[in-house]
Amino acid sequence: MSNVKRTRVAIVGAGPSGLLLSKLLDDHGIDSIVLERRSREHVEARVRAGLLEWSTVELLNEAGVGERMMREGLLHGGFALAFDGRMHRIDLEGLAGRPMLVYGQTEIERDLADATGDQVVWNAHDVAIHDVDGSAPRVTYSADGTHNELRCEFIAGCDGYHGVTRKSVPTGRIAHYERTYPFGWLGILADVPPVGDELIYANHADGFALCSMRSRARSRYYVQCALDDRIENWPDERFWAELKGRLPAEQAARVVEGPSIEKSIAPLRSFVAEPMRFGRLFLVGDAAHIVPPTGAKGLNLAAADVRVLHEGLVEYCRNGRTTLIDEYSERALSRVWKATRFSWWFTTLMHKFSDDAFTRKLQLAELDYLAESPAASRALAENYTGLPFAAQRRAD
Ligand code: FAS
Ligand code: PHB
Repeated sequence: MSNVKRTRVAIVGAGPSGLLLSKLLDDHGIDSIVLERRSREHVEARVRAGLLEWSTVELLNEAGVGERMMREGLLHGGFALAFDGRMHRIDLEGLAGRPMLVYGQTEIERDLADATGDQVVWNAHDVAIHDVDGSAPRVTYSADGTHNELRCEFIAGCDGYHGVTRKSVPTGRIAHYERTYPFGWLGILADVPPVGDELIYANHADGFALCSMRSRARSRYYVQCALDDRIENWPDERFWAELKGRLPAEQAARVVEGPSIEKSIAPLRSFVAEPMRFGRLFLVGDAAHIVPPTGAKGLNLAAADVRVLHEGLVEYCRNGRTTLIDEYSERALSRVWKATRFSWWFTTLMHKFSDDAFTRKLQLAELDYLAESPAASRALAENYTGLPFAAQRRAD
């Protein structure tokens, strides 16, 4: 016997895309229920993204969850490329007219979870979606020992790359585009001051390194590692030595070491599923696309999908028009593919793929060109800070 519940929009997944969509719909008086398989504590503890495009900052403020972000976030007007023992600053504000904001995904999750209240069902198991091609889609799930059926008008698949919603689409109706990379990122979090005021992306003969941060007192560092590497092989001492070995001497000398409070290895992949809509089911964020974190696009793309989808759902729920939801997949994918290209390009430029000397020479030549050419740096800055949104077709 199932408990039957009703809502207008069933959202699977309480990551940033699921919670942000629910909050924006709620602000427009549109009822939603979010089904999350993990606990709130587990979701908030995941250390992931750290860099927000200004369009993401604006959307979080529009959703009314930006107060702490604007108070604690760090404005970044540029970042540095380190290569061949030298540094070159990419002036984001001067070249693209907008900054980035450093504010951890864990903090965004907390701000959103505080604001979304009791429409989130944590620890929801065995989520399954049904009848997405009809006008009465359903989601079944179990929670607190009871089996439930959620009847709705739309389903948003915000359940990430490993979620259930994309996998529910029959293989003949969905196309997958994928590229995997022959290395991973070993990341650590440490309560030590960052090496500088801005991020440093380092291309080195031994591999890529990234100096990032969460605050002026908490640093986030990454080094490229072997795909099959394990964190057991990386005691803190080895990590710090490898990081400093991949930075120019002056920056290496400024690295403050300390005990890691989080250490993890993430694989890198480029993945896009097309289309992103199947009847009443919409795929959002990592459920539809994954980018290598080099370009800091993952979380920002998820927010961009939410922006486009919520506009369409609000239009439909207010006046029955389907113009914007009919455009969702095309508009979202336009931005997804440009960000996928940029993240692939930046990953290819900055990482060690092999010992091939010719490839390395090409990388250094392109970095040298970037340092000399305002046009090349502007292209990098425009993509890094986020491209403008595809214009909506005239809503009839
Ligand atoms: P998420 O994966 O965040 O959320 C999906 C949610 O759905 C999860 O809470 C999951 O528990 C839930 N779920 C899954 N299956 C379910 C089911 N069957 N039923 C119910 N719930 C289910 N991006 C960057 O920009 N910079 C980075 O440095 C960066 N680092 C990353 C490191 C790692 C290890 C990973 C995995 C991702 C990283 N990302 C990074 C990308 C990341 O930030 C994502 O882009 C962002 O979390 C996307 O948000 P969502 O689309 O909400 O998906
Ligand atoms: C991070 O701080 O986690 C971060 C920053 C920039 C990136 C990737 C990750 O490109």
